[in-house]
Amino acid sequence: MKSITLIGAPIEEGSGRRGAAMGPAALRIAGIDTVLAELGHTIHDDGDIRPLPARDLANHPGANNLQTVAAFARALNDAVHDTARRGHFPLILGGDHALSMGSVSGMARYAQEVGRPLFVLWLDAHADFNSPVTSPSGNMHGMPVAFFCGQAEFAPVLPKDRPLVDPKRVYQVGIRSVDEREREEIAEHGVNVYDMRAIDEMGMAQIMRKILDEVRVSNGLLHVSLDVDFIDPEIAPGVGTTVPGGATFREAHLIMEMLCDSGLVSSLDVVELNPFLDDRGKSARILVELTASLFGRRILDRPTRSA
Ligand code: B3U
Ligand code: MN
Ligand code: MN
Repeated sequence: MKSITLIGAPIEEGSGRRGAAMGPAALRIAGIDTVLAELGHTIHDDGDIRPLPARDLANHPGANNLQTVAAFARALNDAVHDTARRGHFPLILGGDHALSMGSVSGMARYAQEVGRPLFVLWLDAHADFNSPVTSPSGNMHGMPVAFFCGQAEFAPVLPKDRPLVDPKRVYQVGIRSVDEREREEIAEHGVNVYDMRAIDEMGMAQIMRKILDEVRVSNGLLHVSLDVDFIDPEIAPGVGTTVPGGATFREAHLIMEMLCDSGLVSSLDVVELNPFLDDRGKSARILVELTASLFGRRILDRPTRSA
């Protein structure tokens, strides 16, 4: 059983619209703490972080609300790092995806200290590999992967010597909306991408086995970042950027169950839930169900046997 620390990150300034700041509250109302406690885990709720904007940074024309996003990134970098060092599992309740600049950076710091490589599983419709220079929107929730891979031109949001994530240890699954420049960048940097076509052709189980094998042979830590728009909008409509043709309920659960069986997951972001756009709490409930699967809920009392 795990000690899990919930860290609320009510940020919406990284996205182009309001509402994601209500995400942590909706996940709590949907019972994320009780569900995990019922599975036997110990839950600590650190409440929501509410950092002051980083006024030391200049505004950037290609990065909207940079000061606010940077403040969340800095606060989460520390909170997630400290949580992991205490031996707790950091579970970050978002908030838009810009928060992963902080959560993944915090885990990268921790991974460096314990001498293990950090892998990232990015479950998303988008590649989130834009930079202030390439982004068509300037919205920083489309930039976190480029940020923690160190490839983009950013103002000094975090210390210059922060550890980075090797793009070859980033696995993107569910991708189906990629900007022109992002396409070039992810190919150039060697990010591993399993788009919807790959899922259709290979099946989710085979993809997950490959990813988990890579993490296992390297004795890596695995950070999972779950964007609501990874899931098909018919079943999870509570998100600002819906993209049709997403993962099914069953595919998403299978991922969570295989992650659980692997025992490799070190940290989790649940991001982009916009309760204002949701259908009577449907998406919040699905996210809680998926989180429960990641932490041990199963249909039968046995792990799934992989071939
Ligand atoms: N790639 C686009 C759209 C986008 C990325 N992430 C989300 N939307 N949620 C951009 O603005 O960077
Ligand atoms: Mn995203
Ligand atoms: Mn997305």
